[in-house]
Amino acid sequence: MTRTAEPKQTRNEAASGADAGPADASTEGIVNSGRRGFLKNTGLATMAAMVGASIPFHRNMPVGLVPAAFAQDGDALAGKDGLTLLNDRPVNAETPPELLDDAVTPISRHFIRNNGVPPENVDADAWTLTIDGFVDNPLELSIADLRDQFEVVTMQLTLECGGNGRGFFDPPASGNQWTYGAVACSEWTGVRLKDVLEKAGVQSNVVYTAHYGADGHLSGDPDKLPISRGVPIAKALTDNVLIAFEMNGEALHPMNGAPLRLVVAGWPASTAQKWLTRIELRDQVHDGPKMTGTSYRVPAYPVAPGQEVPEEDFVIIERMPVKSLITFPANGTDIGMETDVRGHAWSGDRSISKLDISIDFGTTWQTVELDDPVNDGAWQNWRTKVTLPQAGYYEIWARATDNEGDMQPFAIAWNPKGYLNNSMHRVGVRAS
Ligand SMILES: Nc1nc2c(c(=O)[nH]1)N[C@H]1C(S)=C(S)[C@@H](COP(=O)(O)O)O[C@H]1N2
Ligand SMILES: [Mo]
Repeated sequence: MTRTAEPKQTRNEAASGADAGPADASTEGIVNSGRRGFLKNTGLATMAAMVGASIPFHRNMPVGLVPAAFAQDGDALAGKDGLTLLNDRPVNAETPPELLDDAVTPISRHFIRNNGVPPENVDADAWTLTIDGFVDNPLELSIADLRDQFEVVTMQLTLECGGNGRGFFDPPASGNQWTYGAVACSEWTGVRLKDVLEKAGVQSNVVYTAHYGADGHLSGDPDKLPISRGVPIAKALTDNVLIAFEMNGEALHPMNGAPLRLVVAGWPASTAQKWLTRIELRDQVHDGPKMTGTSYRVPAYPVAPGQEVPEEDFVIIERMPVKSLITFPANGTDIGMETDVRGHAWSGDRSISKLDISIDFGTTWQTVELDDPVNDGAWQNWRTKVTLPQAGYYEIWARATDNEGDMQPFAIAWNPKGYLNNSMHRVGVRAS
């Protein structure tokens, strides 16, 4: 395990679990017990199960005390390489841009965004996925059933957290202070959600999906879910939403949802339920945890930095905006007078048509070589060579334009919860 940074407190410590939503319920079951002794009996049993033993002195535990054993940084980053830990409970870790240089993101460099406590002792052979709600034939499928009954497909798909880039908002937004690295494009193998839903028989009144996973709420309360989001049925029935059981040809990493997860390319990765156990089809928009209030929602209209926005004016984020990343050279490095420059670009449900870079603070731009996407939903790789005119400090800026003409802005379009930051990536280098 490599850890490049010490865990730091998020700006709003109470919201340490949130890249979405209010400081919310992470300690609610604890605080609301209304007495010394931290949990109701059911909660105590769960807490005991989670720490792996009964707690003889539980009555002495101060209200609000979080068992130290709940810090999850122990094994969570095992098998990960160079990720920056932003929060250890729940585990949130991002990847520095220069470690995202590969065309296909290695498992070891895929970011981790947990909202709760991942399941332990996962048995892939015993895992089942339930499809229910407004379907003709509810299904219960093992992973072997998924492999046997549906076409198995492999696709490179970009997952980006809706809060990626939040760390640059001013005034700041509470939640994980992601910089650039809550994005990845690995190669996922699984079956199309569409094929599975069609087998179950989507009824005509269905408008939305609801996704459920096996992770537990931070409070230990078994009646609470850390997150349950969904997508409009039309999105669920597109070709590149996968129920995935392999990542880069291997089993999923435990922190990336092993043994089964959704991959919803181009939409906030919060829709891509990890440790997937159930998909319910609904006749109304889903209202699970992190679907409502200000979670993964933005004002329906442009707002000024710091502006108060009434909650009823927030709308659910759907596709992620046009964006790019410079993965070489690394920010803050010394380079020669000639350098390769390269990275990736993506735009949810769209493709990138042009990638420009500037070495003179945006005064002039040059269009660089850009690959087509390997498949719908994959980020696109771009590269060029740059010769710098004289020794000194330069900033390399990258600016992507998508096939509908949307171009990355220089400055952040501010919103209260710090979502959708797609401002240009800038990399500072010293050339000599
Ligand atoms: N069951 C479950 N699924 C989840 C989450 C979670 O906390 N629990 N986090 C979501 C969020 S907010 C993001 S950004 C992605 C992150 O996927 P990753 O951790 O594999 O990078 O998973 C999503 N799926
Ligand atoms: Mo997220």
